[in-house]
Formats: sequence, structure tokens, C-alpha cells
Amino acid sequence: MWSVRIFGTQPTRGTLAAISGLLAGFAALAVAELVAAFVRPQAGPVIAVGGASVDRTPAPVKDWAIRNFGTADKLVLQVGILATLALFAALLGLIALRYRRTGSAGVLLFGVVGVAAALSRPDSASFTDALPSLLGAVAAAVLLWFLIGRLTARRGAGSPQPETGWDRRGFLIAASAAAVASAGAGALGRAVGNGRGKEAAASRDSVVLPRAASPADPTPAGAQLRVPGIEPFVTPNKDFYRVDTALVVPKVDATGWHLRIHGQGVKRPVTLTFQDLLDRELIERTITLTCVSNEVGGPYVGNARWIGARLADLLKEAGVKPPSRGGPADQLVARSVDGMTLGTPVEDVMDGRDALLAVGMNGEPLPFDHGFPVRMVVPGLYGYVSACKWIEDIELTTFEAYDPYWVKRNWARKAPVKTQSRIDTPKPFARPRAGTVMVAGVAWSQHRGIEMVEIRVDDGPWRPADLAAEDTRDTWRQWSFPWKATPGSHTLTVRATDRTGEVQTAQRSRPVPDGASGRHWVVVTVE
Ligand SMILES: Nc1nc2c(c(=O)[nH]1)N[C@H]1C(S)=C(S)[C@@H](COP(=O)(O)O)O[C@H]1N2
Ligand SMILES: [Mo]
Repeated sequence: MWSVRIFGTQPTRGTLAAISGLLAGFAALAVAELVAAFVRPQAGPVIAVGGASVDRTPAPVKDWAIRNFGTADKLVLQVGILATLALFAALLGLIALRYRRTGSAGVLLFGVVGVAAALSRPDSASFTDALPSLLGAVAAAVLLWFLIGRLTARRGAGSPQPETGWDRRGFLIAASAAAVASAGAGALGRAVGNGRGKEAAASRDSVVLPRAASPADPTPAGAQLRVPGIEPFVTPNKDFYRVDTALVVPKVDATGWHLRIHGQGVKRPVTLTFQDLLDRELIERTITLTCVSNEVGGPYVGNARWIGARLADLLKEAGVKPPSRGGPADQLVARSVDGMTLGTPVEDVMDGRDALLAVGMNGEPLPFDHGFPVRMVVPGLYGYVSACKWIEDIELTTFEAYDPYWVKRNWARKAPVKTQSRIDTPKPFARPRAGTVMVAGVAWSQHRGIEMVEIRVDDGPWRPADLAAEDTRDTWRQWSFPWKATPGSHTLTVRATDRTGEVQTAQRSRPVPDGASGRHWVVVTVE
């Protein structure tokens, strides 16, 4: 006689029913993953449900998640979804033991949630996105039905003893087979998915960035201070902050990439390939990018040397005129391959600033995380209104006619970067020794430039910090302040003044709707 043993004891039918539920859940995800590998990785149920929850999360909760989990927020979300799924799967198994039909129907209901989530995503272009969740749920419902069948007493000829008459051998074989088949399907799905990613990676590896017709001026030697603990002037790609809604980083094959420019006032609509873009006269510029969600003193700001095509030139070739010269469109809506939409003032893009369709970042093709093959970068505007990654479409329209993704979620339509400054060293609660302590950090006011940075110790007077050399007004600027520190607890506060003469406000505001304001301060104890 076969027997099922778990931890050396004979499990009850209840335990086995819960395990059946879990196996059904596992099968659902595995089958869905396999189907999604062929349809679209983003259509898989965990990613779709995760993405749909991100879309629907109220702003305060999203801010809270970003604050507490940082860039791990996506991982926490997915683990949360899997844990919830496991709980309900086990529960459905138990229900199925009493009510076999209801249990299986419950599994199908979960499929419906997955399908709804997948079809609701902004990047869902086709009904095939429903297939992963649909087929996964059907497979799971059938499996649960079958496994519970093995656990239920065999009626008819045999001895009708409910607790002993069930098909142990049948259950063990079926459960093991299901587990092995699911693991196989999942692994196959991964393999197919990775294969696709490889084509994109190969297309990235084969990119040779042309030399810029208009190179960036070399960074002045004095732009980088030699103070330990200060953020480097140029942020290495691997340390560059990442903020986006993508649970799966889009892996775009550059050889099949196109960018369309169309819409109101576009006299000659344009379709560009990646090669078309590389063949243009490229410019190289160092530009500091900032996220609107950055808290005062926060880390979501970075400076990189971008290389790309001048966006204004492309627009002019397409016949676009800025509103100040009678053009009908005042908003440029950029759309990414993952359905994100970002709206930028046409006037800003065409006012002479170095708005780019960037193909390179710090000397290499854009990393996948930062928008390969092409992204927008516009000096002076927060990322969510300018820096579309994985861009594939540019539509000229009006602010009146269309609200992009974050504007629909209560963020401002227009969001120039606010003047900000940050103390990088000493860190909060540091315990430096009395004597000269180097206080240093960065200040930014992209496209206006930094005129002055001042430091205040406790309630003392504002005293000017030493400014590092300015690269351009589109980049941040380092500063330092040799502080004669006396023993005791002290509060250091920083403020910047931009080149228009405006002093960074003390008025505190949260990031929503158009960027945090207020001043960064740290408390240290001098020993
Ligand atoms: N496709 C896409 N592009 C996007 C986003 C996004 O979620 N999806 N986020 C924007 C935001 S809010 C910011 S701050 C910048 C961040 O760019 P980075 O991740 O390269 O630092 O990208 C912008 N571009
Ligand atoms: Mo952002």
C-alpha cells in the first residue's frame, strides 16, 4: 500500500487538500508564465496584477512604499501578491474538499482577476494579453478538480469508508506529476523569455555610439571636490537612481525599434529607426536628472553625460512650431513601449535648451534600466514630465486635450525642477571630532544654474559655502564648507540661490503635486 507521509506523520485530508490548492496555484503561475513568454512577459498574472495595483495605488500609499522600501518596493509588491495567492490557493483547496465545484470555480475567478488586470494595463495592446491568466486558471481548476477527486472517497463497489477509502496512490502520483509538470512549464517559460531578452541584449552589444558632432565641453577640473562622502559629480550608471512603473524592465530589440512623431501641427509625420537616429548629428551634454518624488535631501537625483539627437531639430523637420510661433500644439506626449505617457511643454523643448533623444549614457548605450534603446532628457524638468524611457511614440497635442499617466494621478501638468540643495557629509547623527569638519554636498537648479549655497549652524547667520566650478547651468554643483565645529549637538542647514536670484524656500511641501520644497538639515553631535 502506498502512503503519503509528510514530516513522518500521515497528513490529514485537510492538509492534503490545502496542498492541492497550493499545487493548483503553482500550476496556474507556471502555465501562465509559459504562455506569457510567447505572448508578452508583462502579460503574466503576477506582473499584470502588480502593475494594475501600482496604477491604482493612491499617491500617499505609493509615496509611503517608495520611502520605506525604496527601489525594493517592486519586489515587496510581488512577494505580497505571491503570498496572498498562496493563502487563497490553500483556502480554495480546503473549500474544494467539501465543495469540489465551488473550489474549482474559485480558481477560475482568480483567473478572471488576472485577465482583467492584464487587459487594463496601459501597455496592453491586444486580447492575447488575457491568455496567460486564462490558460493558467483553466489548468489550475482542472488540476484541483482532479486532485480533490483522489482525496474524496471512491463511491461504488469498494468499501465506502470515507477516511480510508480514498485514492492515496492516485493522489501521490497525480500531485507529484503536477508539481514536476508545473516546474517544467515554468522553467520552459523562463528559457523562452530569456531567449527573447538575448536578442535585445545582442542588439545593445552591437551598438557603436558615434562620436558627437557637438561634444560636451570637458568637465572643469574643479567641478569635482575632493571631500570624502560627497556624491561624485558624474553618477556612474550602476549607481544612477531608477524610478519607473515597470515591474519587468522592457527589453527592446533596437533593430526592430521605431519612433513615430505625429499629431497636431505635424506637417510631415516622421518614422525613425534606431540607425536613422545614430546617423543624425549627435550632441553630447551633461545633464542632471531629478525625480519629482525626491524628498528634500533624498537620493533620486543623478548627473550623467548623455549623447543623442536634438529633439527640437527633429520637430522642426516635421514642421512643428512652438506655441509662441503660432503652433497649435502646446504639449508633447511621449509614449513608451510599456504604455507609460509623459507630457512635456513643446515650448520648453523648442526654446533652445538641449532636449535630447538620448542613445548613450556615460559613454555606453543606455542601460536597459534607463531606457534602451532611446529615451528623452530635457534639462530643467522633472523626469515624469520629460524623461520618457523606452520611448516609441511622440504625439503633438494640447494640455487641454490630454492628461498623461501621472497627471491623471494628481501630479502637476507642468513641473520645472525646484531649486534644491543637499548635505552629503556629515551624515545625520554623525559624531565628528571638534575642529574643522568639512560639510559638503550638491545643489541643483537645472537650466537656471546655481549662484550661491549657504550654510547655517543652529540659529546662526547664513554663511556662504565654497562653490565647486560650474559645469553648465543644466548640471548640479558641488559645494563645501569648512566648519569650525565645537562640542555638542548642532543642526546644519543648507540653502541654495539660483541664477535668477531666487533663494530656495524654507516652505516645506510634500513631493505631490509638483516636487518637494524646504531645506535639508542634519543633526550631528560633535565630540
Ligand atoms: N517608460 C517610462 N519612462 C519613465 C518613467 C516610467 O515609469 N516609465 N518614469 C519617469 C520618471 S518619474 C523619472 S524620475 C525618470 C527616471 O529615470 P531613471 O530611472 O533613468 O533615473 O524616468 C521617467 N521616465
Ligand atoms: Mo520621477
